[in-house]
Amino acid sequence: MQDGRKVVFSGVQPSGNLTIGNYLGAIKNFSGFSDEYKCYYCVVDLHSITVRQVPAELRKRTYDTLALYLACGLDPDKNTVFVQSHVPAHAELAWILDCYTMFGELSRMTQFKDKSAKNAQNINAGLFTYPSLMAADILLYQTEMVPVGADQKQHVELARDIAIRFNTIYSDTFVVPEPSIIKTGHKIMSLAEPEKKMSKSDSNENAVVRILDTKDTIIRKFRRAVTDSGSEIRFAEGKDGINNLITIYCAFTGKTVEETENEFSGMGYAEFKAAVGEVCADSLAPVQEMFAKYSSDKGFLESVMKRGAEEASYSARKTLSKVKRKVGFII
Ligand code: ATP
Ligand code: LTN
Repeated sequence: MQDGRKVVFSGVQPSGNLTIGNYLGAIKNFSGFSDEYKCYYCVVDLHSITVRQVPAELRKRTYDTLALYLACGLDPDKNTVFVQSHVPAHAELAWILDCYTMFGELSRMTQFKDKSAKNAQNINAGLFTYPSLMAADILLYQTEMVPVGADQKQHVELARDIAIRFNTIYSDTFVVPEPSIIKTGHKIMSLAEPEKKMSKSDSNENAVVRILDTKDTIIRKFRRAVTDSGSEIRFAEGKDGINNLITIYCAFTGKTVEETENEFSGMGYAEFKAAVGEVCADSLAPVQEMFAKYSSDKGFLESVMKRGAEEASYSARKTLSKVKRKVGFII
């Protein structure tokens, strides 16, 4: 609890240009919490260097990710919006939590297995301990709820296990967090390989639709989306490509699968793909417009991140002092 309100925390890595997966599974849902909860939204730059980044690009994407948060409706007067590396308590608590996280637990994380396979030449220790830094992010603020896409459920569950373990050894220290996963859009799949999650760092540009893609690009990418040899617009087992397009359509329009199937009954894949492209581009247009406004005002973004870091540091330091005292450090 903070100011009598429960706490929400989430983060996005500035590791690429954000996709509609990041938007529908995470960011779009962030602003809905701020009336009821004390909310922290972080650009997790420390996490992003687990994969090699070009420094100038990382810096630019950190500003852009913050601008996108604002463009998606996060009001900095109602939410604490900040950059992870500006609050050193994240890295400090992560080290401590590393000592309460088991090798076996980290070895079972599917993101670690996927990213190790993709970056075989750079399987660094940070990639392995990524989840304990994520646990530090969450536990520092006594977070109750963590809005994320389905792929992050396993990491939030590990954060719960770490919190419970620490609380059991030293008495209650951390609130035990819960993931909050949206029903429609929690796992948007790649347009090129629909059995794989859409990922912003995918090297195949046709696999991903980015929040900032132009309307023409969006329409073209959906037109090329991989589907099966069928023709009916129907959600069915094993039809990953068309199921993904139906999910995207439903997530943008708020319609149910049944309503969508009825709306497109008798029509073919080409017509449906065009409709998904239109709805997606039109829904993103206002976000793009706001992004243009925020991203061109670096001074404003810097003032938001500075104020966010000050607010976040205040709460983070309280938890960190408590933790240090409990483990036996002199503070
Ligand atoms: P990377 O490709 O660098 O691993 P990513 O696209 O997986 O990045 P993250 O920064 O790891 O993105 O994720 C930010 C948020 O977006 C998380 O809450 C994550 O669960 C969510 N998210 C990422 N991809 C998808 C997706 N395809 N569908 C739904 N949610 C997603
Ligand atoms: N691991 C997350 C990003 C992330 C995060 C967090 C999400 C880092 N710290 C804390 C929620 C809460 C990802 O999306 N890959």
